[in-house]
Amino acid sequence: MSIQTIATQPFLDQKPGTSGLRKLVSVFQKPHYLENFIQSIFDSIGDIQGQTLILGGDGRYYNRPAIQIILKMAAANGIGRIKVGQGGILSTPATSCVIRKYNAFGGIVLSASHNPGGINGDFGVKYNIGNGGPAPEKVTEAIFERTKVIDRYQILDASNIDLDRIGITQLGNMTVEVIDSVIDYANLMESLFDFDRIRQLLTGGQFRMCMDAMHAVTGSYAHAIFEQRLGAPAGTVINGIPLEDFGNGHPDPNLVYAHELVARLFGDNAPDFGAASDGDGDRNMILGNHFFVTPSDSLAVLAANATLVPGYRNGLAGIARSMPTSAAADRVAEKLGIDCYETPTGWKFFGNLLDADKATLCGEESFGTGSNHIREKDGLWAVLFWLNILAVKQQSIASLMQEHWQTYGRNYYSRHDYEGVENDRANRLIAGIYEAMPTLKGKRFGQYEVAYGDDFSYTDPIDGSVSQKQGIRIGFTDGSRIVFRLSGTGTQGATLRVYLERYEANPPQNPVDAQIALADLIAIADELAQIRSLTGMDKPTVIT
Ligand code: G16
Repeated sequence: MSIQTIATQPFLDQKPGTSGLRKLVSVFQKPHYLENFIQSIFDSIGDIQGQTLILGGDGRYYNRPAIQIILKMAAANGIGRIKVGQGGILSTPATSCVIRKYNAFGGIVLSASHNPGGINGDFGVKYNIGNGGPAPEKVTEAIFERTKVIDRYQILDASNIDLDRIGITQLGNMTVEVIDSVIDYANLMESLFDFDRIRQLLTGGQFRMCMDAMHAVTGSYAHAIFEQRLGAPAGTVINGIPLEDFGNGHPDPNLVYAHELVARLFGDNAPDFGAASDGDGDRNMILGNHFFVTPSDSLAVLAANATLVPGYRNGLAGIARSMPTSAAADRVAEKLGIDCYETPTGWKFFGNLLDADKATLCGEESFGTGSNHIREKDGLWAVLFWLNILAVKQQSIASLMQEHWQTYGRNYYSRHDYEGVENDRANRLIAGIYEAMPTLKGKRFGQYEVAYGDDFSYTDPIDGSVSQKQGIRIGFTDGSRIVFRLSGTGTQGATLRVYLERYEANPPQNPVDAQIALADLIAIADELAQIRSLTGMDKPTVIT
């Protein structure tokens, strides 16, 4: 086995987005493309000689070949040990868990998250640091700078490792340990939640749940946790076998893409509880019988009821949410007398707050919720948290939500996505809002009056780093808000996200549909940004 140094040339499109580098599989398969990015990681993260790294992915097409390449490059670059998930599988939260448990130097996650997979789908690579969380911007920027000048990479000339057999193999001077993908994570879950109580709920015959793993990585974890450890009936987990193309689906747990689950929960004889997670297992969607819980409300409910759950019995240090997420959690924080932090979109911005124990729970409108137990958002953790609360309160989701809104008021909330917009058109749309911004204050739109318009900028309270241009906010005098952002995770054209929010202190007993409650704001957003004419689309592609 010899170390080869291969000459290469930079690719100029390797800038990590909201969560790592995401491109079509065909782009990653170009000669040297993956290798350049991996070598740039190794060149940018400090002294890696003899260190331990964690490696795994969501099992999508190209996961296995990529793992073999990365193992050989790691061996050639002096890494001491790699723990790799069996079959190359590790969900994003499990990777974070394993990095922390074994005090690893960091980890590489192969995933394009909720983006479609398969030979014509997307692939992705992200680097997580030693706290288990996504690399902060200063690290991703260093990696990007390196990709622009890279001229060689190192790789071991060796045969492939057997990824399916648990055990230890030597690759040059590096030890490769194939580990069980599920066990460390499942044990962590069992340490946080009241499994006895959840087991009673799931096996008592009264309560029915359906967990849609969307043919993605969570399948292995959900089978082990719900059906094996918690005794839920076989069939509780649907689409539970991870497939390289996610069964041709789009593993994004929202009302559009998780249509099979939605049909069950909104159909006849619906189960009491439904949940879905995404490609790499860090997102979650929570449904009740004929009821959709917005991710923003989900964070608020978990925070309000946290002390019912063993792992959070002593209360919360604080809450953090991304800027476009509704302020529902802020109202809970206020009542609890704890701080609520507002960060830019991207889980990486929560890392410092969690490390400094300023926040215990974090959440994002993009179906992400998590806590200080790891440094990634965590789909199954959120599902277990809800189950634990329901097991204690013995209430339906609809009545729990009603009770919550009666106590805290309701933040009506919706996100409208316009996917696959031509980049020029999207940029023109954003530029148009910028142009209008100086004249917006005081302007009236029907009953709404603009209170402010700005571009969100964040100063990290722990390390003082500043992140600018994180989304345009148009706030109204009654506290309502419209936010415009271009997604940082798409791979084809641009995705315009429009976030709409309105607060009502005393919502009616019979819940009003958010699209109806937000109708005026939806019209204002279109008027302000000329969405329909500039995108050429008369309605959003996804509404959540
Ligand atoms: C990633 C990030 C999240 C972010 C989401 C949407 O999620 O980890 O923090 O909220 O993308 O980002 P954007 O609005 O820029 O598309 P995931 O699940 O894709 O890793």
